[in-house]
Amino acid sequence: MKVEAIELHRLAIPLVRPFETSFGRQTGRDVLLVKVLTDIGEGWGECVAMADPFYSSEYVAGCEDVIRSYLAPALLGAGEVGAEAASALFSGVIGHRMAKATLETALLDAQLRAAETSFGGYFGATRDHVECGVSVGISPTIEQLLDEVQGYVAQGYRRIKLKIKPGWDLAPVAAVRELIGDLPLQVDANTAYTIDDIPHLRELDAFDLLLIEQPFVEEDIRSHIALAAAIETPVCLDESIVDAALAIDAIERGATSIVNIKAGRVGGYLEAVRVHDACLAREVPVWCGGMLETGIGRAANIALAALPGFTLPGDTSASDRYFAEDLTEPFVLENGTLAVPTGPGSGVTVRDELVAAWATRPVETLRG
Ligand code: SMG
Ligand code: MG
Repeated sequence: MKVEAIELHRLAIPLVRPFETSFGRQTGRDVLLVKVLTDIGEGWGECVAMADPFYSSEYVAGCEDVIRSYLAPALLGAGEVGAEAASALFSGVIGHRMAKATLETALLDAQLRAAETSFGGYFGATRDHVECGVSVGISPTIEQLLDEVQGYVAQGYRRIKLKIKPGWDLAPVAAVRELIGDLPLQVDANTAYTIDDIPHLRELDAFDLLLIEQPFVEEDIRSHIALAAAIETPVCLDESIVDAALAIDAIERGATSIVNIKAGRVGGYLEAVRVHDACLAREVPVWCGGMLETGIGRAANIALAALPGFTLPGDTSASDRYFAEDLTEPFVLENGTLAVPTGPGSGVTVRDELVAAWATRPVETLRG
């Protein structure tokens, strides 16, 4: 295909309830969408970066700038290009994986819509529904946390993930474990601990957790190896896994025995499939992470989560977990699962009127 123009859309979308992690509290999403206009049709991509560089070094305004200044000009000047060629085309730019993933996904959407192939079909999905978990933020009180968790259990979620940080870990985990009986439970620290906390983190072994996710900083593989050797609860990396080679290295060194796959973090869905394949070959279970995506990103995540190595429920919750109204037709929980879209490309239709209504500034159109 040939990319004729790239539209940058910037939106503000309120969350149905605040979401608090070890690094901050969020009440809305600052969303960057890209739409590629090509000679074979259009495609959408959603940038998963957060408004601030607190989860990872990338952030929305930075992604927008790197797309505008580097990635879009490369694509608009490339002539004939397929989604599979995007990462090589962008390879001169170091890092900025979430920005690269946004454009690659839009290209893939346009390409697969034209080919009448779904994301799931293209990725190699083997299921038509995926099991869903839900990520639960840090609460003002344990009572409020239990109330929120109870609501998700009642909706049918198959697994609960609790955000933890120093001072909000053993007590809330104990209370939730008591509330939910043997429903699968896991925790995510978003890098809030240090190697000195290993004796404390070992106390989590009492709660029969599926895993503990990313206790230490992204670059600190060594401390994760030490924790994995000291604790019975499996250690799972999120922020640290930025590509398939790193996943293989972390697995072989004993830093992670389960992997959270997020396409944005690894530079796109094509690399995400490679991470999946590498883990499957090593019998390491994977699950699909989430970045509070709207229906646009959620559709692609659900297609990814339908691959055979995704044996644990993902952070692939229903649209109403975060949004009163979604940018696409809503994803609705069915017996704790979501249906994998089957239509061409992402399989969802972007609601142009909502994109316009929630815009925080006029659409910017980039041309070669
Ligand atoms: O999409 O349900 C979702 C969010 C899941 O907890 C979630 N994501 O570290 O895994 C993670 C976080 C990153 C975003 S926190 C603002
Ligand atoms: Mg995480």
